[in-house]
Amino acid sequence: MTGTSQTSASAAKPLVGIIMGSTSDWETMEHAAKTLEQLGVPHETRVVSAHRTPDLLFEYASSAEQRGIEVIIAGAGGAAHLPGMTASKTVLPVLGVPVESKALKGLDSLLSIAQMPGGIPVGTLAIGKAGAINAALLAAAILGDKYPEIREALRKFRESQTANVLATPDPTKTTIASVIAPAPATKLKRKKRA
Ligand code: RP5
Repeated sequence: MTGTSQTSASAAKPLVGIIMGSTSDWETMEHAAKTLEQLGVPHETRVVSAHRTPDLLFEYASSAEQRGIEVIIAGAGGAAHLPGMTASKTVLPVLGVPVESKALKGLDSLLSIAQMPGGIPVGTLAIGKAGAINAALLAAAILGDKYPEIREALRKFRESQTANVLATPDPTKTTIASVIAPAPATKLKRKKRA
């Protein structure tokens, strides 16, 4: 696969593929990338459109597993068939992020992604930024069983988030800082199975 942008969440081989239907989706999907970066999860990003570049979508989805990708996050808006079509070409878990559309505020995206007929699942997150962040957190949770560093990074994120809320009980005296402590980018080791 050429032309895929791999971020520095270490120069390690990407475990998560973040794809989106258009560059206009980046404003939303960058939150998935930033969250993975902060958790130290190696990932790649790519614009892959189900209707503008269908052959590329098939190539990306059908080769992802072989390339070492373990979870795909797919964001799209409107008649958002990218996550479902991607899921149809791979057995990897596909997490769908409904991008907020101008006409229907993302309700169209949400229903297009969530209402998959039985047989080809897409794990659907919330519309917009929250969904993008949660897709990354869910991807980390999926990977955490195999990669102990990722599970620990996720645990620390949760602890830090809780501590932040408890530390600032009065909203009138708060400057909300980032709740995520960046994890060092290290080469991930798989957990040894018994
Ligand atoms: C979808 O159409 C994309 O996922 C995007 O959310 C939406 C609009 O795309 P642009 O017209 O902005 O490229 O394919």
